[in-house]
Amino acid sequence: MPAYRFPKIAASEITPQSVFLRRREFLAGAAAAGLIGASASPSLAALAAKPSAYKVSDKLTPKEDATTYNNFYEFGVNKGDPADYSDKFKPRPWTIKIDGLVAKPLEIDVDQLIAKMSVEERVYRFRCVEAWSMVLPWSGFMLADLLKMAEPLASAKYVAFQTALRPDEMPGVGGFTPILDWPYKEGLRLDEAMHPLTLMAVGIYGDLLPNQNGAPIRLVVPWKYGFKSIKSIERITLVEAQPPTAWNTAAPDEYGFYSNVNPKVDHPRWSQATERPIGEGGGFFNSPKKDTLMFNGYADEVASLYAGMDLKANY
Ligand SMILES: Nc1nc2c(c(=O)[nH]1)N[C@H]1C(S)=C(S)[C@@H](COP(=O)(O)O)O[C@H]1N2
Ligand SMILES: [Mo]
Repeated sequence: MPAYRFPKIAASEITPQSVFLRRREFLAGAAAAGLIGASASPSLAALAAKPSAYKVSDKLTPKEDATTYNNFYEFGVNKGDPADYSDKFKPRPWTIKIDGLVAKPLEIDVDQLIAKMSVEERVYRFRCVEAWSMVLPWSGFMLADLLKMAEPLASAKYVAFQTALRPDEMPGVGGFTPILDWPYKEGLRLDEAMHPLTLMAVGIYGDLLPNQNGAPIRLVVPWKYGFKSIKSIERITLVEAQPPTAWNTAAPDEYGFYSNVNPKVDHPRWSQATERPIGEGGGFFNSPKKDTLMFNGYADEVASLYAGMDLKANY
C-alpha cells in the first residue's frame, strides 16, 4: 500500500465479450455434465445473480484491469503480483466459520453457503487508500444475512474477519521481515456490518472470483477505503471490543479503524481529495484525476451511522 511503491502499468485491454461468453457457456455446460465437482456447481448456478437496486451508473472498469491491478499482499506487494503468483492458491473446497458472541456458531462449505443465499449483482464504486478507484459488478449477498444465521448475541458489538494463511500457497507471507502481522485481519462495527450495502462477494463480472480478487469469498464495503474489503475470508468472529486490523496494527497513524472515504482527511503522505479511475487511460498515471466523494458517494446511505462522531479524529 505505501505510495512509494510505484505500480506496474496495467494492460487496459478488455476481454472480448465473445470470449467471456464462451467461457461461461463452457462452465455451465461442464457443470451440467458433472465435469466440475459437485461443490462447484451450486455456486455457478447462483451466479446467475439477480440484479440489485445498488447499481451506480459510472463507467465499469475493464475486467482486464480489475483482475491484473490488485492489492493482495499475501501474493506480493506489486499490483501485478496477485495475478502472477496466486495460481497455487486453492479456493475450493473452502470452509468458512462464524464464531464468538453468537447463539449458533457455524462452519459451512462456501458453495453450500452460496447456494443458500440470495445472490445479487451490484455495481459499486471502490476507492483504494492509494488514491485509485474502480467500478465493478460484484456478485454477492448481504453480510447481514450471513450474520443473522449465526444469531449475534446482544453483547456482540464488532465483527472481526480473518483471511486464510497458507504459506505454501501464498509466496508473499514468508521472509524474515513479514510485511503485515499475518493472517490479514479486518473489522467492522456491528451496525456497519449489518448495513445493506455491506456485501460478501463471491464473483465479479458474472463469474466466480479469481484468486487475485479474493476467492472464494471476500468482503466489499464500498464507502470505506479498499483495505477494509478483506479477501479470502476463512473466519468471522463476533466480539465485544474493537478488534485489531492488519493495516491499523502496521501503521496506526496512517490507517485508522474506521477508514471511511473522506476527501477532507489527507493521508499523512498524500492527499485524499482526488482519485484516478484505473483503466480510463491505461494504468494509474495516465488516468485523469477526479474528485473523491465523501463516503465514496454513499453518504446518503451511510452518513447516519456516524452521526455525532468527529470524522477527522476517527479516520
Ligand atoms: N487478505 C487481504 N485482503 C485485502 C488486501 C490484502 O493485501 N490482503 N488488500 C486490500 C486492499 S489495500 C485493497 S485496495 C483491496 C483490493 O481489492 P481488488 O484487488 O479486488 O481490487 O483488497 C483489500 N483486501
Ligand atoms: Mo487499498
